[in-house]
Amino acid sequence: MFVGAVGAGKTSLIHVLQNDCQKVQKTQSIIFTDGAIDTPGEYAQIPRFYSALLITAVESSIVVIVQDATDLKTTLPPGFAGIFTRKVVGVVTKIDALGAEREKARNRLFQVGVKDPIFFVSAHTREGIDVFMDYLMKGGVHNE
Ligand SMILES: Nc1nc2c(ncn2[C@@H]2O[C@H](COP(=O)(O)OP(=O)(O)OP(=O)(O)O)[C@@H](O)[C@H]2O)c(=O)[nH]1
Ligand SMILES: [Mg+2]
Repeated sequence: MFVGAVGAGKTSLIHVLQNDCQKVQKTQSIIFTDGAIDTPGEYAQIPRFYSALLITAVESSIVVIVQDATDLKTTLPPGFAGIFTRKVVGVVTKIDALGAEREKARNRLFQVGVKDPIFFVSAHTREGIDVFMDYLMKGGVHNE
């Protein structure tokens, strides 16, 4: 399940992981797609939606918290990652973009309560995508 602020790049990342070339549109509701759950950014930014995220996370094996490397202003609350009862990993997106701040973005994820591993990717150039995909396929899966 992919969670993160509005415009962080969740849908773009899911599309590239799924080799889906469709144009990305704003996510309006929680969407179950082939192996991934996409969520609207508002659900992570507005506390009254948290319960929906928590319930949906139960259907997932891993929660991916997505942080935009170019938008350090829009942040999730400190410790947000801790609400999930699933394995949580972090992904910094848009590392191709002018003004991308990888280290600051990583620190934002730490503040949100994400621990290592944190991946750095671009949905546009595909940088870092194979490493992240490999992780999801091998070690990322939460075993019960
Ligand atoms: N440069 C660059 N832009 C990106 C990248 N990933 C996404 N974007 C752009 O960021 C914008 C938002 O991307 P989305 O994938 O819709 O973001 P989202 O997190 O799904 O947003 P919501 O559905 O509103 O929560 C789009 O204009 C994308 O083209 C990337 O890796 N690099
Ligand atoms: Mg989206």
